[in-house]
Amino acid sequence: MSNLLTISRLLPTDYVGFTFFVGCMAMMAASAFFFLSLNQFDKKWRTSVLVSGLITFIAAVHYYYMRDYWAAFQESPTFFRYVDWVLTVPLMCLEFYLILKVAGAKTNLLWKMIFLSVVMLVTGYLGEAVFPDSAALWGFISGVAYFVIVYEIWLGEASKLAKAAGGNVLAAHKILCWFVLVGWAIYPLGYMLGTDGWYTSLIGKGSVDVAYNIADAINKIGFGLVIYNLAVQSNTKE
Ligand SMILES: *C/C=C(C)/C=C/C=C(C)/C=C/C1=C(C)CCCC1(C)C
Repeated sequence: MSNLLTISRLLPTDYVGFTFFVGCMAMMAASAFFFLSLNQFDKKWRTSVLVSGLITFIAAVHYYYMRDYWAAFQESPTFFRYVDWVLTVPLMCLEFYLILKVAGAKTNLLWKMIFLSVVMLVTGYLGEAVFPDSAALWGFISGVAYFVIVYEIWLGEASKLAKAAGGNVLAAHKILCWFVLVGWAIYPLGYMLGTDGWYTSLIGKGSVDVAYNIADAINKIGFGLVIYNLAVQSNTKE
C-alpha cells in the first residue's frame, strides 16, 4: 500500500488529503498520550484508559492506510473506513459499560449496545458501498439503530445506572451522551453529503471524507479524554 504513495502526489489544494494526514497524526499522538499515562492510574481505571488508547490506535493504523489510499486514487476509502468503525464503535460501547460497572452494569447491556452499533454500521456500509441506489433507505435503517443507542444511553438502562453511580461517573456519562447525540450526528450528515437521496436536493453534495475525518477526531480523541479525565479525578480522590 505504501508504495502507491510514491506514484502519486498531493496537490497543495487537496484539503481532503490534508485532513487525512492531520487525522492520522492526531490519532497517533493521542494513542501515545493514553498509553503513556496508564501507569499513573489504579487498576480500576486502567482498563478504561487502555481502551481509549486502543480506539485511537486502531484509528491511527486505518488512517495510515486511508491517507495513502486517498493520495493514490483521490477516492473515498470506504472499505477501510467501515473496518475501522466496526472495531472502534463497539469499543466505545465497552467504555460506557466499563464506567457503569461500578453501578452494577450487566453484560447484556454491553451486548445490546454492540449489536445496535453493528446494525447501524453494516446497514450504513450497504447503503454507501453496496447498494448506493437505495442509500436513503439503508441510511434510514442505520439511523433507527443510532436513535435506539441514543435512547438507551440518555433515557434507558444505561442512564439509570449512571444516576445510581452518581458523582464523577454520572458527570462523565453525561458528557459521553452529548458526544453520541451531537458528535456522532456528524456521520449521518456526511453520509447524506456523499450519497444520493431525497436529501440531495436540500443539502447538495459535499466531501464525505472531510465530515468523517472531523467527526472521528472529535469523537475518538474527545471521548478518550473524557475517560482519561474521569480516571484522573477518581485517582486524586482516593
Ligand atoms: C470512531 C467512529 C465512530 C464514532 C463512528 C460512528 C459512526 C456513526 C454514528 C454512523 C452513523 C450512520 C448513520 C446514523 C446513518 C447513515 C450511515 C452511518 C453509518 C454514517
